[in-house]
Amino acid sequence: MYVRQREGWIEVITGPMFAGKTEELIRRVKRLEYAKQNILVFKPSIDTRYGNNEVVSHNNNRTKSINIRKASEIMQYVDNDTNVVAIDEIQFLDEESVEICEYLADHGIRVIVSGLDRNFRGEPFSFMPRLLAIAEDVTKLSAICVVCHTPATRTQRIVNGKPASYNDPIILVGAKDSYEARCRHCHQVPGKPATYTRFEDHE
Ligand code: TTP
Ligand code: MG
Repeated sequence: MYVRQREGWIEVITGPMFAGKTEELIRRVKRLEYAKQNILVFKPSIDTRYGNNEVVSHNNNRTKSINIRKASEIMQYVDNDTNVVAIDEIQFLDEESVEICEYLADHGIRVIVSGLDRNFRGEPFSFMPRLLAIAEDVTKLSAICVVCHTPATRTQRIVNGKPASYNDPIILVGAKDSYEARCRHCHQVPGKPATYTRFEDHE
């Protein structure tokens, strides 16, 4: 692959649902389009919320995209003219995404990705911690807690009107029908094991 000197890095846009991650990704892509950059936008085919071949934000901004099932498919589209690779909802791809982002950035491509930092349990979402660690730039967006209206950093899953339990599967595609943005204090995960008990009172 052709190597451009001193270009190429990784930008990650992260945070909970309803934070405007997709909107921010589209904003960055549109600015680069005005500058006549060669941009490829990808999204995992798992999320069919807004149809195929488009990334769409809550405020209905949109940009053309290529659906992929595996991160390695990206390499079929990248060529010497590619300046920018953008990926929305990267948390749904496989872990090889991390190596691919690193490889592209090493070879002079500006990589812009957005993805959830946590799952509904409040735990790190699959390989996102690795991606956040290797990125040159991280934008951590917050939403607004639907309960107390402070900044929300977590995603609450709601099933049949109640907080989803810890053992629910990680993947459940949805939007307002099954999810809310909540802060640390209002986020509820019934059945979540305590992770740290050292300073708790024991009878
Ligand atoms: P996002 O694009 O993160 O959600 P969003 O569009 O509301 O946020 P933004 O405005 O910031 O772009 O999409 C998250 C997807 O992930 C959605 O389909 C629900 C799914 N999801 C899971 O499958 N498991 C989980 O644990 C969580 C929290 C979300
Ligand atoms: Mg989104």
